[in-house]
Amino acid sequence: MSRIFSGIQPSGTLHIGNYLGAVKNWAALQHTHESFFCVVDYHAIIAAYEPADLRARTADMIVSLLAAGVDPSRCTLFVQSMVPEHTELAWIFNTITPLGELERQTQFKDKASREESVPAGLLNYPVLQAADILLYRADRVPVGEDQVQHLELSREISRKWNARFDAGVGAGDAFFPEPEPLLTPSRRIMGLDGKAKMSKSLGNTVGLLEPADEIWAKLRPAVTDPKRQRRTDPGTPEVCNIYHLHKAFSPPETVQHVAVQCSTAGWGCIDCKKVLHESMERELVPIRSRAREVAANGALVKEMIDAGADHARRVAQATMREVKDRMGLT
Ligand code: AQP
Repeated sequence: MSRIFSGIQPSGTLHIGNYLGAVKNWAALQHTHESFFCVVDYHAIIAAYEPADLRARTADMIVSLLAAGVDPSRCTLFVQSMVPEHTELAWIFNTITPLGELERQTQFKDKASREESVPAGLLNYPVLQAADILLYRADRVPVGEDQVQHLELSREISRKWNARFDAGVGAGDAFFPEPEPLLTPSRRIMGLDGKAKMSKSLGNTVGLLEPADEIWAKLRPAVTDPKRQRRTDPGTPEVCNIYHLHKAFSPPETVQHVAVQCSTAGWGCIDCKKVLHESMERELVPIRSRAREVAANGALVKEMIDAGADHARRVAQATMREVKDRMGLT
């Protein structure tokens, strides 16, 4: 069985971009892959935060993941800071990662341009990410498209480490695998302003657990095809964010109908959004209800996360013993 790893930052609440790009896929893949899923709180402390908020967001993220279908009886679910080997391996990888590779990462350039003072952790983020994945020697990583460049770097780090410390081992038996992304058809969900990727830090999100009326309040003014100035103007579905959300939430026959109604101006954009809202509700109502059940069961959730961390730690420690041995570390 191939092994997968993926993480999510508790840097805000889980939104439909995270869900459609990654987490929904986690819930499916846990049935066919040995799966490690992690709330990556060490990544989240790179941005300014309050300790009490971080603790609360980590707990909320776990509730959202469980509500979205991640099942600890089928996967290993844990919190990154419960397994110190993540940062230990990240330090080791820092010693072999070229600075230039880190500086050219799009996400670093993008996020650094929004900071007055850039923390070194922002630059080294993809090194910790490589450590997260390779600590479990995972060869597949279910992520959204924004993480594809980081994964290229993880593969390079893996190759570099293997080339330096795996001498004598045949190519097929390299200690660290070269992890490949597993993308979904919704690999890049745009924010409702249509300007940028839906992102916790940009405030352009629709939360997975948001109440129906709040979702509608965001959907109603959401950007559509700019050519549809009037109700009677026909549109081009492919350029419309709402159409892409239909593809993610509505059944195929509805998606087809939406395309026809948009391109013939049969529907106005509000009609189209109302149907999308109904489709979203069909998927989100059971998730919200599971979230309420999970949240009422704090002791059980803590037990599940502790058990997940115990298992993750055992696997991580085995990797680190081998890594340190091959590197001449004590
Ligand atoms: N808009 C998106 N469309 C598809 N997939 C997405 N992901 C994030 N945004 C989208 C995927 O969700 C997983 C978890 O992401 P993350 O929280 O670890 O980091 P991120 O990609 O940086 O997510 P955000 O929401 O943009 O957070 P901030 O603003 O804090 O940086 C990943 O697999 C990601 O690809």
